[in-house]
Amino acid sequence: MERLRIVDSHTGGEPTRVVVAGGPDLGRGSIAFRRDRLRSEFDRYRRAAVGEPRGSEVIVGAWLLAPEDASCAAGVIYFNSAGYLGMCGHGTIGLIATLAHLGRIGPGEHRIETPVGIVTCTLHEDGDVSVRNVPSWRARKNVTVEVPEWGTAMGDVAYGGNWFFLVAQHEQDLTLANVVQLSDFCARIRREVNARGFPQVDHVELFGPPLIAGADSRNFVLCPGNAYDRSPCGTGTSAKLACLAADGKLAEGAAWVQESILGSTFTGSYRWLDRAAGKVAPVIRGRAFVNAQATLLLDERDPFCWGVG
Ligand code: PYC
Repeated sequence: MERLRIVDSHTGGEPTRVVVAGGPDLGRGSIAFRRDRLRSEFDRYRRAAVGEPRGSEVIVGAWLLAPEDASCAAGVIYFNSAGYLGMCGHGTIGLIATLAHLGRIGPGEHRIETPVGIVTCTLHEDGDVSVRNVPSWRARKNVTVEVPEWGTAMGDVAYGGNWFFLVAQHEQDLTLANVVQLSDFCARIRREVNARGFPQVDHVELFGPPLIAGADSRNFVLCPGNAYDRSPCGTGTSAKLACLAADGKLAEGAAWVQESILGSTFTGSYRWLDRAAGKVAPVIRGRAFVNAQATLLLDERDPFCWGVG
């Protein structure tokens, strides 16, 4: 029987499952190369780790790897029950909390290799984690789409480690009681945005006024696979920061407090990398809590050993 050792955590309510040992040897090479190997040769391990019956579409998996770049503390491949993610902000905060829980790192700066580039994380003395994300930018402003049964929606296409469609003007109520309707609305928007020439967009992010004191905005984020992000979404907040920077609505270094649909928060800020190209380096700060440590058993006699579907 094969075994996968996992550590679970949540960041602002959004779960991360780090696979810390076991599974296939992906060899050496860049993390993108090893992600492609995991996808093409060993995808069943992704399904076994985060899919039903051991997991669900809500869990984001993080496959821990030895880094290729010796200046990095670790390499990581992010995935969920639907496929693979480029970067994951809440997952990186969960990964750093997990490495600290395992005694592998202490407070200070740690570089992490992801398939889309190196991110620089700081584990603060109080347990918070800051992630200096990959370069982020807005690709297109004010894209209008006709959403069947909902009418017109307008938003921006932006990159923050994953591709987002960010919608600020809509009639939706951003509350937990409304997540079924919000998910349907966002899934329809995504189909239209993909058909309008942006096939890379796999996350849709709605913004509205904050409900908690001190926040600047509340969001709802639909992820690939159709689960919604319980956290404020690190890559989504990075994309938002890129848009705010491009519009001159947030000064370099100023704090932006992004509230999630659960009411958890990330604090973001940015530094310009290339003002003419609209590229920023976002920093996202949040907190993760480790809540389980387990061994997954992969028993070939089990008809659902490699997941459902
Ligand atoms: O925090 O970047 C994020 C994220 C992406 C998908 C779920 N969470």
